[in-house]
Amino acid sequence: MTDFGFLPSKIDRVVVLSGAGISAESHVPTFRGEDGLWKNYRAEQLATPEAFSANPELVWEWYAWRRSLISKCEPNAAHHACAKLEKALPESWIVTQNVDGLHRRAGAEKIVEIHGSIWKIRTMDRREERFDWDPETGSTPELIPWSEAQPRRMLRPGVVWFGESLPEDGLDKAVELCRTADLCVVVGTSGLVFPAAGFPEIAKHAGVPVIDINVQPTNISSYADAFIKGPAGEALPPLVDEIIARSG
Ligand code: BV8
Repeated sequence: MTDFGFLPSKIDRVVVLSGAGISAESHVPTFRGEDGLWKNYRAEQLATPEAFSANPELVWEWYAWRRSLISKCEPNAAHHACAKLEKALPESWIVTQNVDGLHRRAGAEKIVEIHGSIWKIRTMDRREERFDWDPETGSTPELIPWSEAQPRRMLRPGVVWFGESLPEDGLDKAVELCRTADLCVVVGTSGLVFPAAGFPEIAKHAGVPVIDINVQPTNISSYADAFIKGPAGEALPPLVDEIIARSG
């Protein structure tokens, strides 16, 4: 049983920073685990604009495979705990690196998807962006859908690739939330991908207590105020209940 003595006595604004590990118990492969997505490919091969212009079919097939896999996954207790927290503490937000949409399917609404969504497609210049796949029905577009508005412009997955800048509005919102929260809860991230990996440090430098939940220690746990070792689906629900008890 975790001793929550490290928590502030009054908590109203929580920012949750989630990574692929929060979806591991939903059987969505993480990026760097033994069943990781990158196991068969290197990030540079697929999740980059260069890979897409070099081989759009391969990149679209990888995303279509991931979409079909994720559409069979359900939000787990950790996603539901985040949604419960967000509903109980109206000033709380979820900033996720994940593109799987499971926070939304668990009922959360105040979500910043800083790396976009696998359920979206867009043009390279972001002028056209839309949800194109309903995860409930599992229907999918033909590969490499053309943009109706600009027939000669290929549409691409609505995610942020390596070497691409994060959308400014999402980045600014995430930084603002980390600076002004009463508590920062980091869940299931290796802390290797920037600038997201730097968000907990922004909170820490702003005097916001940082909790890291992971099945193994990371760089973030080395400076967090508390490290809770364990699967997100087990560690997060009791922590959320304790936070809610200290709110309002
Ligand atoms: C950018 C969408 C400006 C696509 C993804 C310094 C500053 C700025 C940039 C950089 C920098 N250094 C390097 C860079 C470049 C690069 C980068 O960070 N590279 C890394 C590899 C070094 N960053 C970028 O390119 C970013 N853009 O900065 O723009 C710029 C522009 C040009 C040139 C330079 C800079 C864009 C990065 C976004 C990439 N897109 N996803 C897609 O999904 O297909 S990243 C992708 O990988 C995920 O979204 C996620 O963010 C990341 C994986 O990280 P995690 O979520 O942490 O997952 P991982 O598998 O690694 O870890 C899982 C963790 O869970 C583990 O710790 C495990 O122990 C734990 N776990 C497992 N099971 C459980 C669990 N925990 C709890 N419970 C469990 N059950």
